Amino acid sequence: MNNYQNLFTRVQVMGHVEPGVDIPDDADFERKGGSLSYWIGKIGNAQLGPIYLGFTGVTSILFFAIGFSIIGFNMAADVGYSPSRFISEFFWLTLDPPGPEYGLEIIPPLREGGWYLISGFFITVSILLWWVRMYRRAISLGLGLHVCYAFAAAIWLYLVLGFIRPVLMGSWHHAVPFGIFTHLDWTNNFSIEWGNLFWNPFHMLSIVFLYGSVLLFAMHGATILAVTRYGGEREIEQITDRGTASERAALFWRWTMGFNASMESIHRWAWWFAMLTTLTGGIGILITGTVVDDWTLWGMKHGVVPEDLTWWPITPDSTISQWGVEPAPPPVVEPAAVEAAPAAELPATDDAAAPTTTN
Ligand code: 07D
Ligand code: 07D
Repeated sequence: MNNYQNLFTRVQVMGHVEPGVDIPDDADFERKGGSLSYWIGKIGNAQLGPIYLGFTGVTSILFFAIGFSIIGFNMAADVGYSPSRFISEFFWLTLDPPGPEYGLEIIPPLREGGWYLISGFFITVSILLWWVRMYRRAISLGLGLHVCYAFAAAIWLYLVLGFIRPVLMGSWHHAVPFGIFTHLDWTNNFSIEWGNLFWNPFHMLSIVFLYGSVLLFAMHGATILAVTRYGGEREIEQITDRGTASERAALFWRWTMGFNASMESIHRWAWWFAMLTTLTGGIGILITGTVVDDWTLWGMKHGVVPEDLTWWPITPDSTISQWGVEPAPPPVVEPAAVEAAPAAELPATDDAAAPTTTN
């Protein structure tokens, strides 16, 4: 039976709700709900639930709800509890960390950072509990811990940003504010305050892996979709047979770029790239302000950023087009400067009298 099926033409099996495999150490009542939806089936599996309820999952959701509500109530208070202002100003609303004067105080005045710390505590505990939930579900289903490790890599960056680095810097006020636009502002200010994050090699690495993840995701997603006509997304029997989806997918890349990942290794590529985005990112943020105070000066010291700013236009001269116009004339050397230099110290070129430039 050769049907053309892909993500959008999938046959939806509408049987009874399937609870999933039995797990000896889990009581049945911990799995709740379960229904079928045609429209959900359009973007994934048509069955919603049953969802596993367990201590860590329920507590995590509870903690998140508390932390999130604290943010919401503080924002609401800032707009005088006006629903219309809350909505229209939502992107600018914020719950900020304590000011520098409070250092690492555990509970500063509530409206001056106290609520921030309380809510940060609840949200952080919630994230950690969710990690434990993933860990325990993976173990009970007999899976590897790859998802947990990937999530842990993201949590690493999150903890560096909001906890580890502020503690090392001796003040909560280095933490990220809870607000849509204010956290962007923080990100921008961080870069400015510490001398331009672009010169932080770990920021560079993080970008490499972020862009690399995008590329790998696009390549892999596109490849599998391209072979769904041969059943490539169905994984089992097509993997090893000659001339089938997998082989064509692999040949496509071998013929295009000489190398093909294997069905297994492509997922390792994706996993490592995603993990390394936040692992390297976290290192970059951790050492900013603690080990390195100014990335531009650091770059100068280590030959990344030229010390002589006339080497290249860090701020481009808007009067000169970047695209192939004649090069800028050599800087004019004041006659006084040439006369002042003893002849013996001039460079030994054919025309020793020619003014030297740094270009
Ligand atoms: C698509 C999975 C779903 C997740 C979503 C995010 C919240 C926050 C909180 C109102 C891809 C849910 C959002 C729960 C609500 C309040 C107080 C993931 C997907 C849809 N950022 N950031 C966003 C967070 C940092 C930066 C958007 C979180 C760093 C830039 C969203 C964290 C720096 C831009 C958001 C965090 C930074 C964003 C969309 C934590 C450096 C954008 C996120 C916990 C890394 C983009 C207006 C998204 C934007 C954006 C959330 C940390 C920079 C609000 C939860 C401090 C430059 N960030 N961010 O889709 O549109 O992620 O901002 O660390 O341009 Mg951010
Ligand atoms: C934030 C991991 C934590 C998230 C967790 C999720 C919830 C929500 C959800 C209910 C994202 C918890 C979830 C609580 C529950 C629901 C739905 C991952 C996070 C645990 N940068 N930059 C990066 C680029 C500049 C700056 C990384 C590009 C400027 C700062 C990435 C450019 C300045 C920081 C990156 C650029 C600047 C970063 C983030 C270009 C600003 C960081 C990786 C083209 C003017 C972060 C080392 C990531 C970092 C970071 C990309 C420019 C500042 C690679 C492409 C120069 C302060 N930047 N950046 O995956 O790690 O984040 O830096 O200009 O902190 Mg940058």
